[in-house]
Amino acid sequence: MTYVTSDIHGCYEQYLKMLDKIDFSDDDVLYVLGDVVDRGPKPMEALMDMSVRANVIPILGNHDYIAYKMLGQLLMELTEENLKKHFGGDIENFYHDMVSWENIGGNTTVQGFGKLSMDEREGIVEYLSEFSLYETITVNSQNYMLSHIGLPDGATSDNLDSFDAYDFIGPDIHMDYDKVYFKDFTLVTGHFPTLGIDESYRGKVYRRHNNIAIDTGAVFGGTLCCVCLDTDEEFYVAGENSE
Ligand SMILES: [Mn+2]
Repeated sequence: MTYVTSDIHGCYEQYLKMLDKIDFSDDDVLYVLGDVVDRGPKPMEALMDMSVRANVIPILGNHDYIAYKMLGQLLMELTEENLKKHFGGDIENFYHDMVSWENIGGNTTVQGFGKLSMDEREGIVEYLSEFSLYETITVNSQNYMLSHIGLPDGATSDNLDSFDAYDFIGPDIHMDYDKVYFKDFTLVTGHFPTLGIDESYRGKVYRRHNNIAIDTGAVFGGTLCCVCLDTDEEFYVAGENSE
């Protein structure tokens, strides 16, 4: 079976419960549509578990991208040369970026990272560098395009390769969930909690107009969801701080 989930945001316990709930086996594939890190309690544990499973395919979220850049810098020796190369010679830039990251929940990621061995830290940064920008798959002769936020401006099913990471996770992408982007593909996205599309979707998957939105707010008191693309079945685990 082929499954999709998204926006784990450090909710490692919920992620484990979900694998258990769907009876995840070596014959299955799980696509994680980004934002594994930040905000929730155990982002490193989630990444480490995902990284040792060949059948869990990660797609890059905006939080994962920031973590990749910032954790990569934390691995670096702060020599004069590196300072010049990466921070324009100014360490203030680094502090500024760290504070901006903290404001969007980066502290649990940094704290978890700090507890790892040097080898593990390098492994995490390398793993984050391998995340896909998007995936296109076919399940039961239905085509799906999987991406964290949505599609860059001007994207068609033929020119996706011409965009880079920032085009896929930059602040300019706004999904219109009422719009049919492709007739021959269903677009599956996370990033934007479904209750923001319509309050009636609080903690639930949104499916309309060839769009499936699966950020059900695990770290915001909602749920962690998982959709089986073979059967359309939806699975839910209660999120952090939910009633
Ligand atoms: Mn996001």
